[in-house]
Amino acid sequence: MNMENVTYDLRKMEKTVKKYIDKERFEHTQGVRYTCAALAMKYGCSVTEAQVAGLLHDCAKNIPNDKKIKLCRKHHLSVSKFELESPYLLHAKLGAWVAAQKYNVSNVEILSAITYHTTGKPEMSTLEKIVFIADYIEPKRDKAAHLDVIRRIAFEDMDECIYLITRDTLEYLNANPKSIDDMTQHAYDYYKNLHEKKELQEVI
Ligand code: DGI
Ligand code: FE
Ligand code: FE
Repeated sequence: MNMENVTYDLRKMEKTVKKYIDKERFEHTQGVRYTCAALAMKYGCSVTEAQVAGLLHDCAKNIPNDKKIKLCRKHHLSVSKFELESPYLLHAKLGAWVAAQKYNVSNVEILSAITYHTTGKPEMSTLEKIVFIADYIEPKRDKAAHLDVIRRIAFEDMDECIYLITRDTLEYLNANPKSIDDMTQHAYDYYKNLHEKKELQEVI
């Protein structure tokens, strides 16, 4: 339970974030922000906190990869061997750091949702699930397989939706051989197990 009584200036945050990311990334960010808001309405989460997490989730995306590694080292954020091989993965944990340091976000649930938005993780909180899913289904996304079904299921069963997203992501990563972060694999294993326990039918 978050007992902080913080007010967020979403307009100011939007203006700042816009300066640090390119135009396409900003459009994606707005899509994620409002998709987070819609999911928060459905699943009983703070609509404001969901928008803050959505607005800031990719705020470190435009930092060059070598600078990402340097910044992580400088600020004592761990860099795994997977992240060294695929430094773009670092925009997630670095984004949480930027959110805390530059946007004064102290809500640990928001910071964690930003940290895990790329890989996911087992046992995500409602807000973590919302950001993870919104990033994948926001209206401007058009490349992933099964988007129509995954978008519908997002509003029916978030755990099942995460099972499908992590399954498709691993399939995509295996097809384009890229190193797979342990956390991505753990997230898939966990949500696959939930799917199997519920004996749900495979929809796709
Ligand atoms: O930042 P975005 O493009 O909005 O989205 P994102 O942060 O979810 O990043 C998406 C990319 O990250 C997508 O191409 C899949 C990739 N990804 C997710 N998990 C892993 C991964 N890439 C590698 N190499 N390893 C992973 O475990
Ligand atoms: Fe991202
Ligand atoms: Fe994103």
